[in-house]
Amino acid sequence: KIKLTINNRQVEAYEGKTILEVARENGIHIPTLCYLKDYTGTGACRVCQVEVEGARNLCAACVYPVREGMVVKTNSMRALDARRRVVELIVSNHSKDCLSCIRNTNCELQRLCQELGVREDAFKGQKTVPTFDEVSPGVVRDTSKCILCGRCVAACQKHQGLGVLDFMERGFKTKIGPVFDRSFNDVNCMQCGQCINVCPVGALHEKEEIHNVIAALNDPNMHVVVQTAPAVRASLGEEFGMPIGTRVTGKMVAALKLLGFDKVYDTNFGADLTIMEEGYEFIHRVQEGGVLPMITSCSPGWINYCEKEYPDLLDHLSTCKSPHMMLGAMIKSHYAKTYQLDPKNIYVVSIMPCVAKKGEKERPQMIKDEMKDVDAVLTTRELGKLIKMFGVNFVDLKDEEFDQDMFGEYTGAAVIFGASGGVMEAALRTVVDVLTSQDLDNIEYHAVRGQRGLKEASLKVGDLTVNVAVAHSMQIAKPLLDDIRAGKSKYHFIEIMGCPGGCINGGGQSYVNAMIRNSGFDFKGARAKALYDEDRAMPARKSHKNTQIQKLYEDFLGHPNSHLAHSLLHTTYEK
Ligand code: HC0
Ligand code: SF4
Repeated sequence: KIKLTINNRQVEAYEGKTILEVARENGIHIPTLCYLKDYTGTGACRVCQVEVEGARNLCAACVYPVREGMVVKTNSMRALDARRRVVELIVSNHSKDCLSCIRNTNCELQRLCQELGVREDAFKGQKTVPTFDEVSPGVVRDTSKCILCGRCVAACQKHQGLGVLDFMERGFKTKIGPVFDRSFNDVNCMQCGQCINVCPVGALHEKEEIHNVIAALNDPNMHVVVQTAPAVRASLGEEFGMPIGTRVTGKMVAALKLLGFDKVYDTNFGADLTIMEEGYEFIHRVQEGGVLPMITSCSPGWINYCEKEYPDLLDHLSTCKSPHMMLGAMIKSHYAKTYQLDPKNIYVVSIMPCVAKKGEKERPQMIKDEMKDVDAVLTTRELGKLIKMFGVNFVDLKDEEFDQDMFGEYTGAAVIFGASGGVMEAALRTVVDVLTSQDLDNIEYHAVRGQRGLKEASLKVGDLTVNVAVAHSMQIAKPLLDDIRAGKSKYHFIEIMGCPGGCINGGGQSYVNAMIRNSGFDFKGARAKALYDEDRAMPARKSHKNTQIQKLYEDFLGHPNSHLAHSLLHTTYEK
């Protein structure tokens, strides 16, 4: 350990750490903008400049290493002035339409201007000619707001290994975007939205569908049914200032009822249904010598990636639609018939932690007779806005229950879908019971849980050894896919989710700002814990124990993978 002085205080630190890290460890806040732990760290924006005694120039704290005897002043007049100047320069080339910006009140640039006392429009003049792209189904890019921090570039490159986004041109003309400034629609973007989650400003955001939903809610001819994805309940509270990881299932249901939805269902029912279909599909493939490893198909970002990057592996994908599409299909068929409603007058809204789901609902393979399974997808963030718009005081709401008539019941297996490893664990709970004709008590598969990289397990099921793997983000999935391609994969069943950590960190979840990310707080773990807690609190924890699912098969679908189930719940992919 070495000794140094920061703001007249003697501190100790390990050699090799940066001034920023050591300051933070000692409770001293240095503002940053481009720096994001595990993503960027180039000192590019110079917002974190500090004064180091003896150095001629100010130093960028995020990259400058500490030394024995160093004397640092983070708030000297010179540092404060320089920092403010930098932000004034950034702001001079920014559109500044804060009042109508999607990031109004949670923009990191806005906050920085406030913290640094930026009061005047110091540099008026020309601005870079902007690009506005809202062609793709999920992701909007508006470079008039881009501050060139490069966090999105790192998200796409480091986590997805895609590199869709990069810097282009030079000097004043510099922009970030897909190659040749193309639309996301014309490049290999998987629509995961990870770039949105790390954007500090409003340059990248989801394509909003709030107004379509408001119109449906106000249409007297429309029967509007809403369903909520497992991961939303672990993040929605953050939109109302509640701590990360607060589970708000009951409040969320209460809010949706107040908003005027005719029915409030849980995508978890669809997740239980998926396990039945996918579990039996897997068993069938094992017993009949089908294509293995089978790979889960519920993450539409992953599906986009597979279609674009590994089209030769599409036969490995389960043919199951994702849970919310399955539930949508059930609402427009069995539910419509039961309540004698014309499916054309039913409007299904999915609340999802995901941006790629916006595109998934538009997939031609899933539209039959011009009817979609799901009509609108709102992100967790959009639902937060809708609740505020309708004047609902979320924090004080009393818990309410999902509608219980047909699709309200769910098991613990479904809830954990929202965390990486959850789909695999849920599938195993059912597959192992079915294959061994038992009702096992030991159902927690800890080997596939958690935030680390590739997760694997090998289990004995009767006289069969089943090798499973779980990947979250394409960076982790890629080696697995290359192995399958090379014919040397040892796995039978693989779960792949498009986002690091799974849906709890989907591209539509609440923003986790740089201050929290840089503090090292495990926000993904906190959200995942909320789901595992809900699992543990459920009376039934295996999908096949869901009595409404059993009834759905009895009354309507017949049995898993039946002809009817195939036509409504399964899909195809496009090379
Ligand atoms: Fe997920 Fe899903 S678990 S993808 O992560 O499978 O988005 O939360 O809703 O559909 O259930 C997301 C989350 C879902 C679906 C489910 C699956
Ligand atoms: Fe890359 Fe995902 Fe953003 Fe597309 S949505 S640019 S794949 S991070």
